[in-house]
Amino acid sequence: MTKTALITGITGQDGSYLAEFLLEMGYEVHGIKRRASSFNTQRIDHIYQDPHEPNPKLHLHYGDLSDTSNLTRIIQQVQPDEVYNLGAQSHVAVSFESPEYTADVDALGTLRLLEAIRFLGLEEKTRFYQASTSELYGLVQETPQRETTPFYPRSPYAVAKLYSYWITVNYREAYGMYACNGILFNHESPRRGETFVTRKITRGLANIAQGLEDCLYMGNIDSLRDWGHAKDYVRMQWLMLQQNAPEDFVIATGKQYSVRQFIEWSAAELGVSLEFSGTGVDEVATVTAVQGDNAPALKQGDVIMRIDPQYFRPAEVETLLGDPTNAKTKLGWVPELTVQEMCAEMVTEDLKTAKRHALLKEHGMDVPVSLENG
Ligand code: NDP
Ligand code: GDR
Repeated sequence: MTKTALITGITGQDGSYLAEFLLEMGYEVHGIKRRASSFNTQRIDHIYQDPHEPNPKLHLHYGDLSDTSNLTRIIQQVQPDEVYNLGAQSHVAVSFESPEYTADVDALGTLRLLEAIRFLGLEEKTRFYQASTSELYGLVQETPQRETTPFYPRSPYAVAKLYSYWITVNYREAYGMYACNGILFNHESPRRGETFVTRKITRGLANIAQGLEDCLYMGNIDSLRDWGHAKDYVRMQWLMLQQNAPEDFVIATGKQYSVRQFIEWSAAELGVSLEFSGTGVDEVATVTAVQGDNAPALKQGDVIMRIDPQYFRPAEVETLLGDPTNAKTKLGWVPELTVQEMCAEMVTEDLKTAKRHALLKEHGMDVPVSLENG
């Protein structure tokens, strides 16, 4: 029997990898995408199937997590065996700018989906995955963080996700639904949104190396994170829905590095050695050596990173380190990619794009660099 999955947030980083994975597993995949004024399906265009072809396995529906009737209608139509709720306003800094919208989508959106499943009488058929987050630990109460560590959210995003965590647990306990939380620590990839810190660094440094930008402006580079690869993490999302009983799991690597270290690795991938000097808002990164031919625009002495306080957050999560023991034991969790391999992959992809843009620029074609930052 072909299983049917519904993914909210299918156009995002995780949604695209999960859709690929489920299609490979033989699922029929339905995804909810938002209406936008320009194309927003770049991450899934390679798996898009023309609906005019016979038996397409991937179906897209217009929708929004803020729209109850739309979600209910889609679930009624799709009758999913599994719902993966990955849709969210997922940027922590932006949640301070748009706290109410973030609460509507990231908290009430989850309730709307759970209620739709219940209202349609699908509690026994439909399994539900909630994209919970290490941001729930915020001001950490225990290190490393595990499933039993108390939460202390530090942003409107994390507070909204806390609601979603508990409403998922509540529907499991109250209605016997197979509903569970994956408490995922940061995971990245070449498909990561450009305003999250890792991608901002790999894309920014690749552009600087190719002479398309001058300097990377960063926030708190002392911040410590437990970074994994998104491809490894979506496999776990699926596995959580294949158990005999629903359970919440921490997914993390158990290793922690600073943002500064990620900048150093990314530069090294480009053949660029850096020296950090100064403190606080005066800290800078200066080029000490350039090797190879990936950074023709750089020379010793160039300052390529400065601190810009606009990227500091009103309340910061300084340190996160997960303990994935439970996932290892019960789900057989073995991450295949290290953070250094992931960083190399991201730099390689961003360098390809930067080189293409530099070539166009050399031939007189202007390549606008996106103004969006984060
Ligand atoms: P992305 O930001 O890449 O993707 C978010 C997705 O949600 C996009 O498809 C986006 O659509 C969609 N979306 C945003 N707002 C709405 C809305 N109002 N209605 C419907 N869909 C909406 O996030 P990731 O793929 O990185 O993360 C997936 C989920 O996992 C998110 O819920 C995130 O909060 C959570 N998470 C992520 C972690 C990470 O490190 N990546 C760690 C822990 C949790 P569009 O493309 O149109 O913007
Ligand atoms: P995070 O990811 O907030 O952990 O949320 P992000 O990559 O945005 O920040 C990680 C850390 O880097 C610091 N930082 C900067 N961050 C950004 N974006 N831009 C900068 O210039 C910058 N300089 C320093 C941040 O302050 C922070 O400490 C991500 C999202 O995917 C969430 O949806 C998810 O729930 C969590 O990971 C787990």
